[in-house]
Amino acid sequence: FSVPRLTYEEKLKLQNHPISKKLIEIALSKKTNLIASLDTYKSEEILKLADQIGDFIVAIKLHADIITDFSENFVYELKKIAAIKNFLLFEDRKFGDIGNTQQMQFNGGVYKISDWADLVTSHVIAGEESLQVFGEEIGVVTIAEMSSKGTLTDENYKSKAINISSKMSNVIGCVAQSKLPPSLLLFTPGVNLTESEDSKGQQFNTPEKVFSDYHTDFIIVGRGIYRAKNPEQEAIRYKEEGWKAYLKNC
Ligand code: 5FU
Repeated sequence: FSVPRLTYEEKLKLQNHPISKKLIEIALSKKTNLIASLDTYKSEEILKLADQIGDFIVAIKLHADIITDFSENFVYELKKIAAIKNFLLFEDRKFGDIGNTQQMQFNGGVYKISDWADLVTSHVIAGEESLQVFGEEIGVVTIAEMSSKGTLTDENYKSKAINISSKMSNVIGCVAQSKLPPSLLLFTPGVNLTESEDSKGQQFNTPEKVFSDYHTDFIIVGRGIYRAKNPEQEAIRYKEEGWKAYLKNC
């Protein structure tokens, strides 16, 4: 997409969904485009990290099914921190089934994702009707393109996923590793300032690269923050690098 890079203020005007508006408003007020992916096993550790880094992020991304002691109390405590520190909760469930099953996975089970998540990820593999089941309140982020080596999300898949995403009123953006049409927000994982890959197929880029080459809106950082000796200090570093890269490239 040969579109000019828009500022967050310009992007805000294009948003119709309350969650995409909220994300951009938080970005502007806290001067951050950082989403921290807290992929750790213990709920206590997630709460501690959320408290330490909450001032520097727009959202915390979780994989609820990684957490060994997931509970209603954990959700209650995390929501409290999110309200105080003004960030959103993003469940990276990557739904990938028929609508009826996705609806049950979204509302039921142990995690009751619809009770607490502001955003969820979903594949588009099952077609557009499978996305309708999430309703209009949650912000759906589709997986248009993955960051890992050898992913099957080629140009053809990606363009079909983007087309569907553009049509759906509950889809606020996509996970991808390339430019999107300006009406969709771009979320880019695989961001790390010191590593270029892991040993399991992940490929990393710097914040500068994803802002200059992909015009991303939000960087998603996992191990770069939660594995650091000092996660707070690293969250500040990623926040500053992300904001600097945004200002330089808009
Ligand atoms: F859709 C995707 C993708 O294409 N790549 C990803 O890495 C999602 N992710 C997630 O972002 C992944 O499941 C992790 O939760 C996070 C990246 O973590 P990392 O530790 O920074 O590699």
